[in-house]
Amino acid sequence: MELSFILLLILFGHQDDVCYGHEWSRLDGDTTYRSCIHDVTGQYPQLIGFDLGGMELGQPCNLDSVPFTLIRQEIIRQDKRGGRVTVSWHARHPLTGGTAWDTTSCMTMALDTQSAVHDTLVHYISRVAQFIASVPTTSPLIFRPWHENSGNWFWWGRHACDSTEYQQLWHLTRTIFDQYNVQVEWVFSPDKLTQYDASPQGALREMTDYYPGDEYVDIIGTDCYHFGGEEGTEDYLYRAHRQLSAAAALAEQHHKRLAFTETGNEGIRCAHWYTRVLLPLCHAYPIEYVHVWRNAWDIETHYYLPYSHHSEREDFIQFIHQL
Ligand code: BMA
Repeated sequence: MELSFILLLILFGHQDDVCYGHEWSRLDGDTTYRSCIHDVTGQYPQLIGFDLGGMELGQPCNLDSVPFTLIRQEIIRQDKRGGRVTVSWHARHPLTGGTAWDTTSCMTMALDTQSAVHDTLVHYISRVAQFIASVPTTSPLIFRPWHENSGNWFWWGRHACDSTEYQQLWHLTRTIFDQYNVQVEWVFSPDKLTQYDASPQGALREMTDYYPGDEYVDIIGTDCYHFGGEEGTEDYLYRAHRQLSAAAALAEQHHKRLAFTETGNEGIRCAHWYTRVLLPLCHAYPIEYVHVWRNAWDIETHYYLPYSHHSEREDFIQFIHQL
């Protein structure tokens, strides 16, 4: 009898995992090596996320005070361990200089090659491209620009640019990356899908509208968070299934890979959240990885991974074993 089986491996990722965690930080130059995931499981993360927000201005640290020198060092270290790295970018506003969350309209100017705002944006993208090009890795970085575009909280969000402009923003980004010969795996990751009706077709249509195109994307994913405690579970599962289904359908149509690019329950306010809520979601779709957000060292409740003595530690270990 011939035995054949498919081994499905889902990588687990954590933002800033080796830079700081709940109540510890290496940001002040502390050289003691530490990892949030290693603290809990005894193993280093398969995937680590870093954010380049602030690099476009030439700042030494990102928007969460992580020095870019540390990010470079940890990207290389993670790559040498055989792990993967995903990079997001909360880019500053090219017109006002405000944060990524400054929703002042600027897209028409940013895409107009005659405009000074366009020059600024090109400069911003070039700085990020040059940084990535300068980090020697054997595996390409998983680059996830202009994320959560279906929401209305970033300057590249749905309220701020139509689908054509959003696609042009991607094309511009790619053109500049190509100029610097940067090889990355490109991830398209919208968040909530509420533009059309509540049907699965409405969700797929919205994702399709903004999809940058087959030549520009390698992985299709989505960001979706569980807000609140137990009372938020139903709503989270509804949104997560809606978004992951749409992402999976789009990925299948376009022969792309699939991922759950950002998720989490801030402060892990639900008992057994990892095995009871997240695990079944991960197993319902052919995702390549699932990524949870950071454990801030300086915001008591802003964490997504159980830390050493957290009551959900055992549940997380079970989750990792079953993922
Ligand atoms: C958000 C929060 C913020 C942070 C931002 C970029 O979700 O974690 O505190 O500045 O991501 O990492």
